[in-house]
Amino acid sequence: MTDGIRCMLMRGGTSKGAYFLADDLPADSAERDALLLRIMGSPDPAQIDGIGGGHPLTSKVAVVAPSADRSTDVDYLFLQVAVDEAVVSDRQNCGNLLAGVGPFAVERELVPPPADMASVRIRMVNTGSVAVADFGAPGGRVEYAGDLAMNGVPGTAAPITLTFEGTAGSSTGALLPTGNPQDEVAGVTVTCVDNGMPSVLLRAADLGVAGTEDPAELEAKPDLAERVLEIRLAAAELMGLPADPSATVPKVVLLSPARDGGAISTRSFLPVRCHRAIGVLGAATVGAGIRLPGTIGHDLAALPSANASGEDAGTLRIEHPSGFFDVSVALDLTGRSPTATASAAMRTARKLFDGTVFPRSY
Ligand code: NQM
Repeated sequence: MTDGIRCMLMRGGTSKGAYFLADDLPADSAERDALLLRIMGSPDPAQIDGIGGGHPLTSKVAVVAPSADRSTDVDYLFLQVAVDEAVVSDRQNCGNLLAGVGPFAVERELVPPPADMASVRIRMVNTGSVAVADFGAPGGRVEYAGDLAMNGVPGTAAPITLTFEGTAGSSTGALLPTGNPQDEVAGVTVTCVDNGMPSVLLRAADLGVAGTEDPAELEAKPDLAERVLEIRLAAAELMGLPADPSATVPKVVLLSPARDGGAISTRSFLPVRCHRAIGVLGAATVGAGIRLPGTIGHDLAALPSANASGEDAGTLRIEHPSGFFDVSVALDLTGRSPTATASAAMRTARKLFDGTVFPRSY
């Protein structure tokens, strides 16, 4: 491995990560994770000796392979490489890095060259959910330049439409993992919900903050960090997830009324650093959560009436620290337990660098 490993650096949505072909990494997961820590430069807050960016949103890895499942084109395994701990986690999906997976599959010829529009079916190995990425690739070459502006990313780029199937209960088995629209956790009322990203929704006001602060301001409050951890660990148990302080899920999401014409305002934790925007599946999960009657978010949200319940998949605008994220979520409320049938969002991605990465040797 000292000769270097083929790697593409891409921005996927509002995140950035290293994309690898599975065949270019060790098959053994412990060996692979040890190598990824050396490649990204962890553990070190600055990741100075690696290619990670010193923040959870820029310390991400996508491992892509031809799909082992005949109904999908490629398999995408997401790995979160912790910045200041020697931990690599496969316990969550990442919809932002997902935005780069279709383009990467075309670049690495894992799918036949598209004539004009590419449509890549992606199995998200972390949870078994499926995403379809549609994007322009005229003459078989991925089109990165385009007109779509995305809050949290300067400039514009070509749109990538992501459509999700089977995200409800991705890691927990049910859209409402506890079976309840509200639970009492560590002395506060929350909604536990999982439409691709297991999340704990609660009122920002219940933790003594407005919910519109800058991420840095929220991160600077030690009491808040302690409460977020307590809530995360207690909710994890209720949701059937390991109550592990180093686990990246469930995410804790503080909700407050929308300020800029959206449905709801959010501040989500990654789980310790506060997100500069919101994740894709994070937004799909908040969108599902606020539309379900009886949840914490339902009462706080400004929902267009067609969106308040039922199956309408209209767009919901989720406000976040750098602007807003539009997501559509289709729910089925007719069965004994509610479920989400499909979710969709638009993202952009960009190839930043393609070459060989040299991991540190120790
Ligand atoms: O929710 C960060 C991100 C994410 C996750 C995180 C994501 C998603 O913004 O789909 O994309 O929540 O850890 O990259």
